[in-house]
Amino acid sequence: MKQETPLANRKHIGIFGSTNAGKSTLFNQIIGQELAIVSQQPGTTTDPIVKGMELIPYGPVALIDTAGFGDVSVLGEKRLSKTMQILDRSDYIIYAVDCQEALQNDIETITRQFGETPYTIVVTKTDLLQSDEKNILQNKLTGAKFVNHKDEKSILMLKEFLASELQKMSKEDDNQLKGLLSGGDHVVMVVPIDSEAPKGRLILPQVAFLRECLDLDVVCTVTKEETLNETIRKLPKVDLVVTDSQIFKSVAEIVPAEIPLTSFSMLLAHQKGDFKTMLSSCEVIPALHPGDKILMLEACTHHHTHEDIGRVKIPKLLQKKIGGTLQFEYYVGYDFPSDLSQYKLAIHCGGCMITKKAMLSRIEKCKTAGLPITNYGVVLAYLNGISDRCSEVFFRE
Ligand SMILES: Nc1nc2c(ncn2[C@@H]2O[C@H](COP(=O)(O)OP(=O)(O)O)[C@@H](O)[C@H]2O)c(=O)[nH]1
Ligand SMILES: [Mg+2]
Repeated sequence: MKQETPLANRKHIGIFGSTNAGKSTLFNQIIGQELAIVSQQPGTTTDPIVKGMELIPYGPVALIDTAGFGDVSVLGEKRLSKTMQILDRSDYIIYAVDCQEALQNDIETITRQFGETPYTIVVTKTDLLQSDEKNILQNKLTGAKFVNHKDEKSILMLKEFLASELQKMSKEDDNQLKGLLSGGDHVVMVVPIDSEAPKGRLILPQVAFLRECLDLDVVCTVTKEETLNETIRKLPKVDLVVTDSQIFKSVAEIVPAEIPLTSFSMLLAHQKGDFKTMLSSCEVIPALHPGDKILMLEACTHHHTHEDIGRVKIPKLLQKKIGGTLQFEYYVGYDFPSDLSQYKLAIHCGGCMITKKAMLSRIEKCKTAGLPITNYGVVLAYLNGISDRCSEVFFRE
């Protein structure tokens, strides 16, 4: 089986624009396949289509085709809200605009909505442009790219341009160990081999961790809890121990206090989100009252151990802590409630299936609404009384 880069580890490029702007045509041409339906009929693309591809020489990306703006059909409003969700997930935006629309409309009022997300305006259907019109557009939309579906070279140049833009964007978030460890350091990874461990393999965060160690020239020793003590004693130096959070307490008793220790979920929280916010949000927990509403956000729909953590473990511990029943409301996938004022606390899953951009925009929405937001790993660490030791390593000078 071909080993694919998970979508969450790919930079997401969203294609936006009015209906009929030529977005699906562009999408198909960039991936080199007829995947999205192209039609003169406005509103043909209903659900966003996501496709992983290699953008050479940059690397793996995910390209998203959207329904677009300005859909006046009955379903329009729903489609528009889906499109806006994609906006939150996009690391980079292609704004496709029909050349005639580009001549007539003020494009900047639209691109302003993209906020800080980097974007490129792509003028489509240039085969329908008069040469003097092209000059006008080049002056009006500086830096815009011009394509048409019969001109393969124009697509190739756009792809090269996208690759160079992504290359320029900070790669810092891509490695969760950057700033914590560097070449020559030695880390010990503790993997529980229990009934929850999948047969014959490691789980995604563990594999990703090993790969990141290799990328940074960090030496990693993998061991079980049972052999941890012996492993640490045998190694000349240990710069960090990383464990599954389920066994954090017993691991913490084995690892000497002078050796930094953290968990995979803390690493993920640190990499994926606004770590300080997630830690400090836990401080509202002692002030919760029975009956309060807690917003539970699960990005993925199919991971059973995660489900157990969000649906059973956290509710149980949280209710025990406050001595009463709380109301937990679950939002799965990219669904997100419009009214946040009814909740006292939001708890997000680790987010291993979504990009940092998607996670940060959700955190931002909560912060704007004054809703404290934390995540599974951080709240579990807090409820188990281990968050201090777990997070120490991130605040070292
Ligand atoms: N002449 C011309 N027509 C195009 C070009 N790109 C797309 N179209 C047509 O524009 C219409 C809408 O295209 P589509 O990709 O479905 O637009 P979307 O609604 O933005 O996804 C279709 O009839 C396409 O064949 C182009 O470069 N030149
Ligand atoms: Mg379309």
